[in-house]
Amino acid sequence: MPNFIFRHALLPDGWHENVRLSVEGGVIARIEAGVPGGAGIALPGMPNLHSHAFQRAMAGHAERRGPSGRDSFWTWRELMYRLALNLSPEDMEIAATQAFIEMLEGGFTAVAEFHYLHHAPDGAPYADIGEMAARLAAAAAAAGIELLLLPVFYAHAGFGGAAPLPEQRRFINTLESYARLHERCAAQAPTGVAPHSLRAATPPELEALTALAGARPLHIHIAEQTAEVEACLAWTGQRPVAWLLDHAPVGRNWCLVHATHVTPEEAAGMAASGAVAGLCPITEANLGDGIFPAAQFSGAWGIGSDSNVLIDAGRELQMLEYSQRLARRGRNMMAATAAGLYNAAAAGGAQALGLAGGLAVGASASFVTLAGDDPETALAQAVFCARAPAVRDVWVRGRQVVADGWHPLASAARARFDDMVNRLV
Ligand code: NGQ
Ligand code: ZN
Repeated sequence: MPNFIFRHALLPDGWHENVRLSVEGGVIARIEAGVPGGAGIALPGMPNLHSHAFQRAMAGHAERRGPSGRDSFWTWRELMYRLALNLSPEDMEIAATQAFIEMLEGGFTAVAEFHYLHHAPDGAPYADIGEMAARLAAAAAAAGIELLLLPVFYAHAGFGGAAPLPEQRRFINTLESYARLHERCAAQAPTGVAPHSLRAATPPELEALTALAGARPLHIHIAEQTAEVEACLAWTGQRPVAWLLDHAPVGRNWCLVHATHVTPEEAAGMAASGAVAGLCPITEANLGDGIFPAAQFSGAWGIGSDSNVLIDAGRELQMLEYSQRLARRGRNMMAATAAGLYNAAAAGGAQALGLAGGLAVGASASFVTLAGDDPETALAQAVFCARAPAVRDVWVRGRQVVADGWHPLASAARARFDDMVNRLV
C-alpha cells in the first residue's frame, strides 16, 4: 500500500511531526506519527465548495466601468449572461479544464460545481439533457480533481414565481426535466441538489428539491445582495435566511452560499442548523456583495472560488481574514493561528461536499505540500505573504496531479483556453 512520510502534517487537531499516511484505494487507511525519514509539510487538500467553472472565461473582462457609470453585481450579471449565451459544450469543457487545473495548482483538491448552464443557446435541451454536465465531468477527470456535481434548478427570474428572462433560457427546467437532468448527472459523478436561489425556485419547488436531495448535499445561493433581501422582505415579510430556516429542513447537508446579509439572529440560526456557510471571499469582494460576519459566526464554514476571477485557496483565506480585520479593526480574527483558519475551512468544505474531511483515516488521500521548516510560519506565509500559490505538490485520492507547482496539462490547456477566450470575448 502506497505511503507518504512527511516531516510535518496538519491533522485535524493540529501539527504533528514525522507522520506516515498509508493509502488504500485513494483513501487514507492509516496515520502514524513518529516515523522518521519524512520531508516537507503536508496539509489536507482544500475543498472548493462553490464554483461556476465557465465564468473563468470572463476573468479580467468585466473590470471596466460600463456605460451607466453605476456598475454593480447586476450589471456584472448582464455581462456574465452574455458569455453564458455563447458557450458551446466544447467551450464549457475547455473553460472548466482550465479552471480545475488552476484549482489544483492553487491547493483545491475537490470542487462542488454549481452548474446551471444546461441547455443549447436557444434554450432547448441537448439530445442528452446532461451534455454540459458530462463536459464538466470530463474536465474534472482530465484535470484530476474530485468533483461534486450540483445540477442547478432554475425556473424563475424573481420571487413569486416570476417568469424567467429570455437571457436565462439556457438555465431553465421544470421539476420533471430537472429529475432527468439529475439522473444524468448522477451517472457521471457524485451529485447533490441545488435550487439556485429563493429568487429562482418557488416554495413548493424548494420542497420537492429538498425531498429529492434526501441526505445528499443541498446548496443554495442566499442573501448575497441587499436587493435580494429587500425583495424577500417584500414578498414574504422575512429576510432570506430567516425565511429559509423557518420553511426548509436546513441541516448539516446544506450549504448556504454567501449568506452575506444576515442579522445576528439569522447567523445564530444558521450555526444551530448545522449547515455550512459557503463563503466566496474573492468573488464577494469582486462583486461588491458585502461582508459576512464570519468572525462572530460559530457555525461551520468553508471557501469557494465562485466566479473564478482568481483561483487560490490561500488567497481566499487571506481575503476572508482581511475582510474581518477591516470591518472590525482587529487582527487574527478568524482563528488563533493559520492552522486553525485552514483546518476550519477544510472541515467545513468537506462537510459541504459530503466528504470525510481533513487528514484523517477514511478521508480521501488528497493533500498538498508546502516548502519550509517551521510549518506554522510556512502556512501563514502561504496565506498572507505568497506572491503566487505556495503549494508545491498536490495529490488527489492518492494520485499526484501537481509537481513543483505545475500541472502537467497546464500549458496545453492554457493555449486552448486563450484561443477560446479570444474567439468569444
Ligand atoms: C450565478 N453568481 O449564479 O452565477 C450568480 C449570479 C444570480 C453569484 N451570485 C446570478 N455570485 O445570482 O442571479
Ligand atoms: Zn454562485
